[in-house]
Amino acid sequence: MASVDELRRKFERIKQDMETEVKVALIGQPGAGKSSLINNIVGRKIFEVGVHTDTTVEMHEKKLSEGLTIVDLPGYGTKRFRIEDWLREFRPEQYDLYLFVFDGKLLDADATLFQNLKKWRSEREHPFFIVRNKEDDIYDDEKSLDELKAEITKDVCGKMQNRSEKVYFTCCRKDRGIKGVEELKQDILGVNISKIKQSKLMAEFRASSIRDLDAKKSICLDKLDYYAWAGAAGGLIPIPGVDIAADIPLIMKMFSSFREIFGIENNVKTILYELGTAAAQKAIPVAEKLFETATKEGIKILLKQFASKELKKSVTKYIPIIGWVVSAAAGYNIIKEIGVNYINDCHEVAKAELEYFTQNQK
Ligand SMILES: Nc1nc2c(ncn2[C@@H]2O[C@H](COP(=O)(O)OP(=O)(O)OP(=O)(O)O)[C@@H](O)[C@H]2O)c(=O)[nH]1
Ligand SMILES: [Mg+2]
Repeated sequence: MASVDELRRKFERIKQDMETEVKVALIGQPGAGKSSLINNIVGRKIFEVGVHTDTTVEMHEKKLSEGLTIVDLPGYGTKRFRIEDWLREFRPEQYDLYLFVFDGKLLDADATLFQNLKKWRSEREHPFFIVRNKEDDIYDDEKSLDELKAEITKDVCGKMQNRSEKVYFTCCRKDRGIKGVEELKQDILGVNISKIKQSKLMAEFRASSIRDLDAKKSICLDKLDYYAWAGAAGGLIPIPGVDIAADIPLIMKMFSSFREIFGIENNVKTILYELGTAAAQKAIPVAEKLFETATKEGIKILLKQFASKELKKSVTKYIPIIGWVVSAAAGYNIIKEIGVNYINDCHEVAKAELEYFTQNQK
């Protein structure tokens, strides 16, 4: 058992980490598939996908609960926004990383943007990714897909004034087979930004392997320390002879955060039924439990169970400590245990679900 001082230090560090944000900017041609791409990477519908061709003139910001903010910047190069005005108005240099998405001919304004992206990358190590979406629509009677891709890449390099620059080719249409998104996602996760910012990306991006799930698990365990300490510090956890008055909303928030990190949504049972694999069958009751225990009543039951277990230990363990410290230490342990169990269950369910999400991906 760590000392209260140690816990406090750890709590402060985790609190700081929790308040850190990573800001991703979406830039590119109207209708190129920016929304589709980010929805695919994150694994849920963050932005509306549309067929309309109206040029968006406002920026849309979506703050996700785990510290990732995605900013959808309006197109430039229009009458309203010359690229120079656009750069001044939206100050795109402020973001941590950029996804530039296009689906057609690159223009002079794009070359100007590329020069800026290059500058921001070298000055502040803020990486960018150039994505040619709608790979499924790249077609020419006389040239192969590889030749066409090479031409597109050459055009990008020319506008970037770089000899080599990676261009990601993606397809976000499920009916044509999602393509290239996984490679892009892994490269984004591997970017050279602070560890804590990297972990924010990992927390929000959809897992596509056991390795991703394990990384998510360790993010949850870190967060659990925060919640355990926050609950303990409040002194709201049951102690011998005291009525249960635990911080139920805090635990509910913690559970919902863990589910979100693991990408477990309300439709999980349907997905598991559809999959029908042995692992999926086994995970169904676990998935049910995840939602049942996440209610006020469910948490009360859990607290009773774990509190009585904890109290049996506490009697001898905390004899030298008194008052608040007893309640804090016991509270910390109780939330920790409840949390670890919940994280393990989320991991199991998400693992069973993995196959469903990877079916259409190449
Ligand atoms: N063929 C094809 N169509 C796609 C692909 N990705 C998206 N689309 C379609 O392109 C249209 C625009 O997609 P969005 O994701 O809304 O594009 P956007 O860049 O966010 O659009 P705005 O926000 O309006 O600028 C929609 O009809 C999508 O279904 C793709 O990979 N291939
Ligand atoms: Mg959009």
